Amino acid sequence: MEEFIKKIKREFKTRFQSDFVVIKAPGRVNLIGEHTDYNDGFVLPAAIDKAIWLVMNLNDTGRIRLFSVDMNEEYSVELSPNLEKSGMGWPDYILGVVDQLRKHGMNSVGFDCVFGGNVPIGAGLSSSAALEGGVLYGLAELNGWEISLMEMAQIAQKAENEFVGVQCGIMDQFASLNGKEAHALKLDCRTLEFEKVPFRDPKLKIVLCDTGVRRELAGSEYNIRRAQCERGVSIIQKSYPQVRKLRDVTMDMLYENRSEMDEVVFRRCKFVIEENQRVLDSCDDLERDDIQAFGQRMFKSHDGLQHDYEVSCKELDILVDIAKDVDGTIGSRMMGGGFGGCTINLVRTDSVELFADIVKEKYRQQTGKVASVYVTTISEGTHLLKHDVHTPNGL
Ligand code: GAF
Repeated sequence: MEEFIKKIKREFKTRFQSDFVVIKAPGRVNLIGEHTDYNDGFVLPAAIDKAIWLVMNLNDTGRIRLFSVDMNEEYSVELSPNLEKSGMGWPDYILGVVDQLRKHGMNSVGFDCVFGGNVPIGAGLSSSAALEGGVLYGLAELNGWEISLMEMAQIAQKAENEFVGVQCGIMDQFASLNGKEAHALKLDCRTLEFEKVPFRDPKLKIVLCDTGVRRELAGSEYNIRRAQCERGVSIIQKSYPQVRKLRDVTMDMLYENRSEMDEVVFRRCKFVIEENQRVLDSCDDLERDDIQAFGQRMFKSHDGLQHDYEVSCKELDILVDIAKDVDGTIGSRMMGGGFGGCTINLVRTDSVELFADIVKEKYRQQTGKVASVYVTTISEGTHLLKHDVHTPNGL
């Protein structure tokens, strides 16, 4: 990536002729715990070695000037009190962050940002969360603001909720910002407390299989799932007023209220309660070094996402089915919001090559499409790479 980072820096110098900071903001995987974050539950994500690099500086033009190297698109807008959506997609993640920072009392002057990277867009690896977190980190650095990584994650999540309009939970922004090399992060999405869970076994690899499917529908279906969970909670609250989110609901409570809710809401709630428990059980598996049990829970997670939560798609199911039959696969499931993007697979290191060959070949035969396979490692969260500008805090 060294050459690519140089290219981004050159692009910045050519466009803006100033010094800069460079921020590295990674994508993320989620080992287990899907659609639990906005239900106040647990998740087990990790930052990965695919990232976005952002080259940034403040300017005195009163404008936000942006350039995406990967899209070869630029966007420039005056820093007016009411920022509006760009109509172009990607700039909204950045404008949303600026808008949200203001609401938190942090007003930046104009700034320039050139960015690019190797997190596949729309593949469920959180390229948008990386972009949000990276811009926030860069602006905090350049303006001398002291914001903790967790506060940054909360601000970035709100940017996405309020400006972009996706009611996402906090997992992606949290994982991209807080990631720790060789560790998964067990996050309690209610208290925002987290534990580092060691995840480094040389005999095991995390392999991502990308369906190549990208569905716009993901945003609206996502918000529908969230509303269905809330519907379930509001029904259960009638008999259990102490319940705030699905996190507080037991299977007994759910079955007791089954006749009060429609079948779809019931299945959505059932999945979330089971998935939340799977995260806790999976962490116990890891502590006991029982990776086989962990893998079985991944398969079960997929099964629930496919049949009860209904956020999978034909291509994701095919990839999981293919993976299941490869000797050396420990576990496999769809990852992230769903409806396309990647599966996450735990594969024995000595089987990875064979795994990749079989997946690509069988996927092509069964779908006529090409799957990309990425072997990934767990890496540090968002951080500063180079600092050669003078900032108000004198760093
Ligand atoms: C998307 C969201 F952004 C996350 O907050 C999370 O809900 C995930 O889908 C599903 O687990 O990535």
